[in-house]
Amino acid sequence: MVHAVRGAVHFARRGRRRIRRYGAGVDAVPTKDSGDRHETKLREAFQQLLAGRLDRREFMRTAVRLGATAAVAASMAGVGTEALASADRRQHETGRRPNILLILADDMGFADIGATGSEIRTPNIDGIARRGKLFSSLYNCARCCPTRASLLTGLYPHKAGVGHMGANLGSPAYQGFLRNDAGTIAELLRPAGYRTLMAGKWHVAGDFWARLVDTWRVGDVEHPTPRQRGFDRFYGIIDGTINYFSPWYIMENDHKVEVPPTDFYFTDAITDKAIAMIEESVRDAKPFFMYLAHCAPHWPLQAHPADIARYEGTYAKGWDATRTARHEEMLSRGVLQHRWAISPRDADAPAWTSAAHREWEARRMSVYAAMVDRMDQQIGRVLAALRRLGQYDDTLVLFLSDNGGCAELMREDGWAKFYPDVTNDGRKITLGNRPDIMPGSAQTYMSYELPWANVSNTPFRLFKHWVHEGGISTPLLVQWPARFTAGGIAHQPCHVVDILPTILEVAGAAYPTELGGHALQPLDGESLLPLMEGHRWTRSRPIFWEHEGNAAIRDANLKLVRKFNQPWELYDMEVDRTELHDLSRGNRRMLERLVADYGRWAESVGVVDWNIQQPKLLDAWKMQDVHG
Ligand SMILES: [Ca+2]
Repeated sequence: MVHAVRGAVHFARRGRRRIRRYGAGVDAVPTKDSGDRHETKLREAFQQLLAGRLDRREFMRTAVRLGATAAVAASMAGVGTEALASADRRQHETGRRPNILLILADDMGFADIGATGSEIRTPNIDGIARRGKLFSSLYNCARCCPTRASLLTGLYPHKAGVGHMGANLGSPAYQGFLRNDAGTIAELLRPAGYRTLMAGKWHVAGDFWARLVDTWRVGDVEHPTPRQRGFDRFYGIIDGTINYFSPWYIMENDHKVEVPPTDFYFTDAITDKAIAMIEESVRDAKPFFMYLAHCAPHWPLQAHPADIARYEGTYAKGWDATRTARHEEMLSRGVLQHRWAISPRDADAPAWTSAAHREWEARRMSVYAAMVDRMDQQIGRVLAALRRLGQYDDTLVLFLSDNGGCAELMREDGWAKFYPDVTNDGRKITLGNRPDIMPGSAQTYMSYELPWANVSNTPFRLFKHWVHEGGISTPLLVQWPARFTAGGIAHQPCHVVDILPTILEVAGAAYPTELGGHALQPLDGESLLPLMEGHRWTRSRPIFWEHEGNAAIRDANLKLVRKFNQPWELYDMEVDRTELHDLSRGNRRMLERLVADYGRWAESVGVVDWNIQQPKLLDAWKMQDVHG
């Protein structure tokens, strides 16, 4: 970057000479003052181009307006862009550490992007896999908080302190916020010279009640903020969800900030801030780690009207036809390792032809699609900023989701009662899934519910909360133009705990034995970098899950899985990833071995029987059941 700065100074001088030579001819009767003013402004614009705050086209428009000829403007823009690109190449050649952009979607199912068969338009996300790789068998932890804790620390959720969610259920494995013997990616990369940036949703810091914002204890020992866990910059929410148009608590670094009462949308706002943070790092010649943790498309269903309009009519064909179309598309794209049969429509979803309120149902899915679409548009802006800043080739980009599509009901007396029922400017919000009101605006607070979540998780069974494939499967898309060859799909099973070791290897950073005076637990993850680079790779250890008594182990091609208080099921994932043919009856010895392996793991990480934990949780949340 030092070279780029020198280049900028040098070129600014050359640029001034050119402006003197060409600029006067454009201004009809130039006075000395107006000429100087234009020259100053043109110089500023050129500096902005070099700093990446103006893109090539914006710069050319500005330059022409200030009196440069089109040819001179194009030439300056070209030299400016080239200066950045060549600095970028030099940095790569001299072993400068690559940037890392980790993008997380929230409650987005396996089949919700174009790359995995969706009709939702996600060209920017899909492009990541086209330029790099698609991983078809990356697993998360079935829920927001546990996945985020695991992703950030490279440990299973219980070892990170988030065995369930934010409520403290009485032991270190369930304390509800990140433990001190678990290091975050940010804490581990900062000593390696990285600027550590976060925009979006945190949700690994205890419970917060949206209606009681004035009582929040942000930043105390049970509610640690991103800045207290290694991030240099933070903009976003500390809790788990938001009114996208009218948020109740937005933080910037260490403080709550006000947002405009209108013309605010969270997905757009975190993107603006993420780009500004990246620009600052580039200006300061620091490699960056950016954790861009979207809330979208988590409920409530709220989107820009123009984006919703893009899906008007798309879902009139209903959930059955949409599931089938997605399955066929993913088969034709080779997304699945084998041509597994699609699971039947979930038993709790009616056939589309007998569904009530079909127009309202279609609208719910249109808003959901609009939220995914908007997230994609904004990811496109971040990728464009990387290009503009000359950082594109040497940035590892990862995109994944924190759990499968979410079947939660949003009853008027369930989750909905936790959230404010007026907007920041005093408009009434109708909470809950009401078929007499169309969702989408700041004044509605709805979810899309089980039948559409069943579509999101095509072709798999079940949803967020469960550890059958529909709850824990996410596509992972990665690109790093300077290092990875383009194209290809990797089918090897891997888990979000593997992301941290991957990032450490990419950054050349070590995993220390202690951090801030606390001995760190050994990592559960294994670096995926060889697989990303196209080499042979197989995870050396099995993968384990426990969430709300739902439990599983995946060992090579076998998966042992159960619902809370239900018998174990056994599947051969090689031939049946959609979990349709339970093999538990005929394979007793194998079943017993896997049950014993699961039991040893559960004990080692501090899993407590959900029959004991659930009453504590319902008491803390003052709810009748956990699926409200
Ligand atoms: Ca989530």
